[in-house]
Amino acid sequence: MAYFPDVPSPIPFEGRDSKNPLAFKWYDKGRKVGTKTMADHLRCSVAYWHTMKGSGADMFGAPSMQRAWSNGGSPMDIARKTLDATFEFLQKLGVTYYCFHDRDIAPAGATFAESCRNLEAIAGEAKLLQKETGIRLLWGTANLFGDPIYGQGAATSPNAAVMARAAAQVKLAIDVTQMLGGENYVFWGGREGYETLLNTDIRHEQDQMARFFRMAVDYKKQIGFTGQFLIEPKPAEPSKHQYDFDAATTLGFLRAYGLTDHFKLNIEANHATLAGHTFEHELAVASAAGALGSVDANRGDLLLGWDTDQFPTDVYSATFAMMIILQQGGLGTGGLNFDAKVRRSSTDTLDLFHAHIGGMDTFARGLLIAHEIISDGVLAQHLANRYASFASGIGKDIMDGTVGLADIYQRERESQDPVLTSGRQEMLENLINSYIR
Ligand SMILES: [Mn+2]
Repeated sequence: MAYFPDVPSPIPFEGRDSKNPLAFKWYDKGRKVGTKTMADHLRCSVAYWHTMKGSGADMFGAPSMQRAWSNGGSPMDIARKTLDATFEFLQKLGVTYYCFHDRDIAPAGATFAESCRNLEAIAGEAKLLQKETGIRLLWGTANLFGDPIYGQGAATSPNAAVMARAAAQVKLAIDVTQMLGGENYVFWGGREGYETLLNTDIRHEQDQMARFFRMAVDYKKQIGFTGQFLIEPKPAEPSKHQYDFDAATTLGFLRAYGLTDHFKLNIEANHATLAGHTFEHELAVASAAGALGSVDANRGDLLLGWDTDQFPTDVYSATFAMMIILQQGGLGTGGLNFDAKVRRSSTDTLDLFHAHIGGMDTFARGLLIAHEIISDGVLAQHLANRYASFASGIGKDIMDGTVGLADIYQRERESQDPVLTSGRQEMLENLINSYIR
């Protein structure tokens, strides 16, 4: 059955002057940018949960979207129809990757054993569809936040039986990810935090989380899973305080527990803004630590203080993101996963295509602009000049560790004052604008 009969397969590239809402204006998958194609730079991925399972329901209202694949038959029948619709969607969009949580692709059963059987069965069918279509799994993950047992944490639950259940769920989710050739496995700890210190032992919970990650690392080695482990920072929501607040906090946690070699970060734009940072700040912090693994490409709303998960449309933001990604030589096994949902009032299946076309075009445009900025080298030259005083003299001595405070004091005492040099911020902002045309 064709779930999207009005959509061409695949969506064509028509160029920037096209007014066709079902065509790409910038995303031209085979176009070479530098040494790689656009598709290989961006590695776009569809998020199963929002795109295929999103219903438009919110805290104030009932589902607003009627999807042909979400109705009729048993939960497993619906799961199979949803899987078919997913692969039709991916093929028509011309995207190679998708991502899922265990509970997105297969329904929870009456018992944990039944949930596991459901997941194994649907994953087997996903494998056949992947083989048929060439579509690949960017990453898998376990939903450790939806079930009420995880209301006080999963890895950090005060109840050891709950932590054990979460560990068992992750074990199978890693198995399934490996079986499907998943290139990464993501940990997002939406419930790994606390509501009140009155009932919380932070040190104990952080020790638990570290044990949880260590067990996952050991298991990965045991089964020979070669995918990259990723942690996705988020400051709050649904928990009040989440332990993976932002990139810097998460990196500090990994360093404290000796886990830095085993994890990279999956940076989400809207999580960055909720943490009081920009998207590019979080990307830059992760990249500087050699730990930028993948991206959840979305955006928030400046006027709203919660995770709106909107599709990215901001060319500036995409340009800055792509500059950081290009400068570190790409995302490796990671990609741009559109962890984004159409608005509640966008009730038509066509809206799913418009949303992804817009997100992919935004990042394609960002890629082209970023590539031009980097190739021209003007910005890089300014940056190099700004730190040039560390290449020789006192700057070099300080960074080499050959001088200390006493030596510096001796030299400085009779020296002239440092000469002020401009940071040239406005000039550089204008420079960036000159490339956006
Ligand atoms: Mn996300």
